[in-house]
Amino acid sequence: MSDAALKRCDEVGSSKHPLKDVKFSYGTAGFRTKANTLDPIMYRVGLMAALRSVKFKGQYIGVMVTASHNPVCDNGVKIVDPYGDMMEEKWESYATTLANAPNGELAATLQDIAKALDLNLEDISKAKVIYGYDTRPSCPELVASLVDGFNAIGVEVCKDLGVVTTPQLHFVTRCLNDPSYGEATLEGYYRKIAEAFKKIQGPGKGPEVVLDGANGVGAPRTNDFKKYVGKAFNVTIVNDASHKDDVLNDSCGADFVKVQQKAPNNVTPTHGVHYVSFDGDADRVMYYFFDKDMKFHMLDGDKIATLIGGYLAELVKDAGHSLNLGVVQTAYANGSSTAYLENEMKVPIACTPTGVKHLHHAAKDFDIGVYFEANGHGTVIFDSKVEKKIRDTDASKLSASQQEKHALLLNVIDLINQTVGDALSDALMVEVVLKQKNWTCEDWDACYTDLPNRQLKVSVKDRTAVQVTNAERQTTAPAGLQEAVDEAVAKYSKGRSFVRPSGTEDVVRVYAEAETRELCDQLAYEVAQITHRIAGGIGEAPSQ
Ligand code: G16
Repeated sequence: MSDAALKRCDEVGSSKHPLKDVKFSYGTAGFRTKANTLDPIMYRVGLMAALRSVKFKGQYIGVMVTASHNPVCDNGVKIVDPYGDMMEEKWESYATTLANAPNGELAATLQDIAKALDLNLEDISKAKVIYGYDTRPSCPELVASLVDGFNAIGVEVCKDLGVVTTPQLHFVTRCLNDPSYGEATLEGYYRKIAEAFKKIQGPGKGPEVVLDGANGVGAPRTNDFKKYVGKAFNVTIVNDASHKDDVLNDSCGADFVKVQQKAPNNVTPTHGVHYVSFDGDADRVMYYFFDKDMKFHMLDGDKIATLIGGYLAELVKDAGHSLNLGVVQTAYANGSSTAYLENEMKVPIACTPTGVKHLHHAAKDFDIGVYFEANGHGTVIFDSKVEKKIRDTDASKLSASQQEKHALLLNVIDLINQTVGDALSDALMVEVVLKQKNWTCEDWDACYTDLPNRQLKVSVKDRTAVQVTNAERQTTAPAGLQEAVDEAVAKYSKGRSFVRPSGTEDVVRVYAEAETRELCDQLAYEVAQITHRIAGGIGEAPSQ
């Protein structure tokens, strides 16, 4: 990279994308905040993604512009590594440094980062990036700033994947660098998943599925998918107004369903129908159903993990393989789900901080790692050597029934988007398991009963003042907070509660569970009030 190019990075940054007096930090899901403050960050992420590609000797790096479940006024951006994983954690602090570098110091900061990471800036000319974005009205302008970054630093190739779901961007990034994973186009994504699903489900019409698209990108992209999958996925899409500016995630979507514990707008309760909600960028999924009395029942990420994990453990064994399957959860996992995994499924469990990047990483410790956050964000990953061994199995040496299961397993592997949580692929996987087990949603729900739980948000002056440890299950600051929470929890039967700063919204989150709904709500509000008092709450403390 020439001195002239470095100078250009500074000049374009200062003149077109100047940094205002705001601090940014690469959080749970990249940079995420009010869209109208993000312009300089997008430009700087363009520079950072180019450095990341240099690190991988010119492999493609993905960049996704989305704020997922957040309100429409927010936006965000995250960097995706060549194999579709979230950017390596070590680089997050460099991304934060570049994001906050004063105007006019971008060139010097780029040089410092390159030195610290042993990167040769001459190789920028070989850097390749691919980017995608969701349906937010702020995207076109922010994407233009991102592209300004790519151009200023001088990447060799800069591909525009268009309006896509986050998991589609992860999938295509992986395929560009590893063509054995699939064809690096949206058609390639649809075809791979649709073919696997049709082979497993057979020619018949599937059960009725009503899909809430959160008025986001999941709706149009699932509509595209319908052309490939046919009637095997018998889906009707509601909340599909992704063209309207103000309805994204509004009283709909996976986060709304999980937090409010009720059905979204525009869903007519019908017994026997499978209901599914995606979030704003379709990387999370929630299931729910209405029983004969039209009562709402939620099947969240924990239930999805136990359903898919339990099924895979049986399938792998029946196909003649002996593999180590583990499940990764976070502190939000319902206590009943953890007990079920431990006592009924008898599988190893790992607990990590919130954020799929942490779960994905921990899942790599198993031959088959099933990871899901309770909010419905997750997938299954197969260790690459294990997957190769499965694919290379000489099926002629297996018994007839093992051969059948082995063929099924190969299609199941193709159905799963292993790069990241994928609402569409996850929903199809749920449909597969329900059909294979001949289960209704009621049968699935009956595996275990969730402890009543509640999530609340507390606004505080500075959420970074709340510090956590032990996979976010305890706070270490501010002083006295954990002691007060422990004291409250001790009063409630089967009580559990924790407090953690959100990585995607300017709030502190409170989670509580207890034996009954009434006790749970009391505990949640008590802990929220404690947090408000001790952690510098602003505005009114949450009250029942
Ligand atoms: C993102 C992360 C998830 C996380 C969620 C909430 O999801 O990818 O792993 O659970 O934020 O995080 P927090 O509680 O820190 O705000 P999404 O779907 O919004 O990208």
